[in-house]
Amino acid sequence: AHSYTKYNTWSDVQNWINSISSANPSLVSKLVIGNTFEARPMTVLKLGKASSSTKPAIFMDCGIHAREWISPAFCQWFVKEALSTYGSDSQMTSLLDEMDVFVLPVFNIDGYVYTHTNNRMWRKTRSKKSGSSCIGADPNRNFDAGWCTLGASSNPCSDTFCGYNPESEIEVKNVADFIRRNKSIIKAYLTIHSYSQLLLFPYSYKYGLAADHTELMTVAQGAASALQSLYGTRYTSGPGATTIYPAAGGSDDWAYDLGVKYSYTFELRDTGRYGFLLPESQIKPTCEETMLAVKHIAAYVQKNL
Ligand code: 0X9
Ligand code: ZN
Ligand code: ZN
Repeated sequence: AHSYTKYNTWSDVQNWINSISSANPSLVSKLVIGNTFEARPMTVLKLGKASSSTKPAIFMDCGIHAREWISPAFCQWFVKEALSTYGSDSQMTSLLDEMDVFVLPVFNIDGYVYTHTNNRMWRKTRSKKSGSSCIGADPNRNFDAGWCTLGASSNPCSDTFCGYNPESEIEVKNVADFIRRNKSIIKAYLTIHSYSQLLLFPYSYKYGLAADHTELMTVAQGAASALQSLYGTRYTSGPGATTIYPAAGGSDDWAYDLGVKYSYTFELRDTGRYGFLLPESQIKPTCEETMLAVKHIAAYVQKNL
């Protein structure tokens, strides 16, 4: 059964997607943006009050990497919090009145299933190609942003395999197509990973600073201090290349170069004690503190529309 304080299986997440959307018809709609390699539907939850005019939007995905289980847990938490605080929390009410938030709860569904059934430490997709016995590519090396030039591998057996070409992974193509189609309304792109407690922004495919570096840094530091205010968890903010490592083909750099200015990668708890195996007892505090950071970014974006 589904629980916000457990790591849910894909089947529980799917049931949850259906029940939360049918229980909140005035604030939630479901959009299938395509299927995964193994034919599972990629469903985006669109959160927001219906409006007669076109609304600006924020896109957030979780679970690009299969083993980073705290990430899908956060997307589920975010949806719950957004729906349960709409009408009482003034910021959430105003956000969902003025903007839509597109949430993809699990990006790499096939990989996520595989971490529950076969190998807890799987990272990549589960795509197969004739001629190679190795499976999958790293979805966060498969976007068309300096593709496979730096910090990525062309070896199909590597955990950071960039794929056979940009968007070779159907999950990446589905998300990139959705963002391209909605490019005129998407004002922010947030992608949730773990672990390391970092708030990263472009660039990672090169060392050069983003045109909006100063603003991106200021917003990130504001988000990190909001996050820290709850339980004292410390985050480091900065451009990917120098804050974590140079790595091309990431979704954040791709969205930024497409024109989505507020493009951030979160690396949630912890700093390595448990790493990807973050205990379920930390789901609630991690999600609560991360909400403050996401809401800080959302408020800034909304104020600067
Ligand atoms: O390497 C990654 O894809 C991310 N770290 S993780 O441990 N979750 O795998 C960092 C991504 C930072 N952004 C880019 N490299 N574009
Ligand atoms: Zn990751
Ligand atoms: Zn704030």
